[in-house]
Amino acid sequence: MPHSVAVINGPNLNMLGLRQPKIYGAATLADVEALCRREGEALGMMVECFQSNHEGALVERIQACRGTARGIVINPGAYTHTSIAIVDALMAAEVPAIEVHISNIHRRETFRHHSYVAAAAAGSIIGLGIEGYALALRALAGILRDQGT
Ligand code: CA2
Repeated sequence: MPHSVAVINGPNLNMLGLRQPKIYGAATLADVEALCRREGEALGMMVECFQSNHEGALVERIQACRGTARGIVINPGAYTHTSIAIVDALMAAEVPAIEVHISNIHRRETFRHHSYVAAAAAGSIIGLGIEGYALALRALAGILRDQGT
């Protein structure tokens, strides 16, 4: 299998498990990344994890997926609700992307209800906790299988 799948986490997700456990649960980012690697292994996909608090760094990581990654699982954090740059990068990457949110953004403040990123995603998994990353990887595996890639 020549190419891996990128799991990309945006701002403040490095704080998982350290604060706000009622909203985001007790798992840390390291736990999330371990879960993704485990799920990837079960699906026969190599997973490469990346987290940044910087929009430009996220854009560059997404750009780097073009021609090198089979797909992307992304939780853009608060950039979900603001970043057209991330949308443009995902579209330019030309690989399937699945958007993940740990919390149910539709049950929270109204400013979290709209996702720009959804327009660039094959699908979105919202509000199912960190298990959403595993579900996203499974969905991606299905898309790649259907594409024959
Ligand atoms: O539910 C999600 O996964 C979010 O993408 C998480 C973002 C939030 O801005 C989105 O609206 C929904 C925030 C991640 C911040 O995570 C923290 C974890 C612990 C302590 C503080 C922040």
